[in-house]
Amino acid sequence: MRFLSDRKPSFPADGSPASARRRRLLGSAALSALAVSQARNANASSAELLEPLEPLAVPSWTRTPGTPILTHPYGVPSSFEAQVVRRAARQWPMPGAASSLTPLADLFGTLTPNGLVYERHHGGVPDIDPDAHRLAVHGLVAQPKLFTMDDLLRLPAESRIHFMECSGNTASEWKGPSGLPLQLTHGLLSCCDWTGVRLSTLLEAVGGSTPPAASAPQRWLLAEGADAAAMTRSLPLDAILDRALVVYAQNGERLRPENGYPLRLIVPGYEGNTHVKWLRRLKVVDAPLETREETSKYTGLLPDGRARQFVFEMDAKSVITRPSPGQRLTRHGYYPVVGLAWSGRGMIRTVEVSTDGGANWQAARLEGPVRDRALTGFSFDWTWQGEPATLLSRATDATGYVQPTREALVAARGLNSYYHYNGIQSWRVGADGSVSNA
Ligand SMILES: Nc1nc2c(c(=O)[nH]1)N[C@H]1C(S)=C(S)[C@@H](COP(=O)(O)O)O[C@H]1N2
Ligand SMILES: [Mo]
Repeated sequence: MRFLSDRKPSFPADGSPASARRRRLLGSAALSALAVSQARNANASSAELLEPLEPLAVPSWTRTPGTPILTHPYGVPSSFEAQVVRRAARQWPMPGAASSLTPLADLFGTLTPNGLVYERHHGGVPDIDPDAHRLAVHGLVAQPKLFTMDDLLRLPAESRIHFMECSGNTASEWKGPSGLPLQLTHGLLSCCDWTGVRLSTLLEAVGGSTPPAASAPQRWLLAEGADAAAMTRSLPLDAILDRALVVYAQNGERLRPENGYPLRLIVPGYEGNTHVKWLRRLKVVDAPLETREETSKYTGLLPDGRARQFVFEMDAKSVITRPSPGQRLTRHGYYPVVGLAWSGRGMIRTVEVSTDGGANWQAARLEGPVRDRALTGFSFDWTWQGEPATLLSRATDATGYVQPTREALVAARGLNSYYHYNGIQSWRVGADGSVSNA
């Protein structure tokens, strides 16, 4: 007896107009073809396409009751999805320093499940008792205050969806195609629904910041983490006051320890490093404090020897998530080319896709809703006839900024930069359907 699960997915065999309707109907099957070929290297012959569906079989899981409720009091994914996990790109030399990356090619929509949100820690993950945790808001404010978690939970809260990207994301591609798969080139990127207190609300709760002096007209905010790295960053207060959130929840539940439990700062659109985790201190000051994380690190060395400092906003960027390296096109015919676009300066305006290495570009569909400083999905209808192809995507944001080529980026910044690589990414499709970062 053959079970439904034994059946290889069916796809259109060609891109002829006659198969257009089938193509539309089977669009998602083509996608699962990608996934299936990745997992099992399926190689069905075209004869199987014509095979009629068998009457519905009755598999073992239909004939006997399944596992009891509360087998997993906290739900876990299907055992058949065990390969969808965070992965490390490399070993870090310092104790406690580590990173793990989001498997973007295996995700759907734009929200990252909590267990798959990327992680970057400089001093390990502290195990913080929320009852013992305090947030100090002090410095140039009217009434400095220590907040307990209960205090913070009693303040008006809001939930907003924003991406978070480490500025070291995609640094592997500065010198040209690394050969690495998407998870390892772009996986320091996630998008969550964050819940917490708006920074402006928190400042109101301490009576507001004191008026700036003529000699120091700008207010800055020092944010400090409670981890062993004591991550400390200075941020321009006015620019982030109405946008930044002090959050205790992600995607509907309390923060994961690795993502900052019990409290972290979210600065929408700014480099991930400013999203200080395990937040314990916000100090209003009148100049940046030139901490380690804004002097020796998180600066970019330019060809003329000068350094870019306080580069906060993540430039517009996009990447094709399917097909991507490690996957394989198993048939000729229709394929949806799908991906993600984002900008630290606002909304995504357009995404274009090229299948010929950038000679021709066409508009992709944005899969709404398009949100401010959030991942935005795009898709593009492509018919592959077996020719070698080079797939590219290019994002333009609401400010009119266009994602640059690697060459343009290198011409502007040189090759001593590490952070803020946002070049157009190309995936090579071979005549055999293999996809590579070459
Ligand atoms: N306290 C503290 N905050 C931190 C860090 C850290 O090591 N310690 N890492 C920063 C960096 S470099 C990034 S990219 C983001 C990563 O957040 P995540 O681990 O939740 O993905 O947190 C930032 N906040
Ligand atoms: Mo980072």
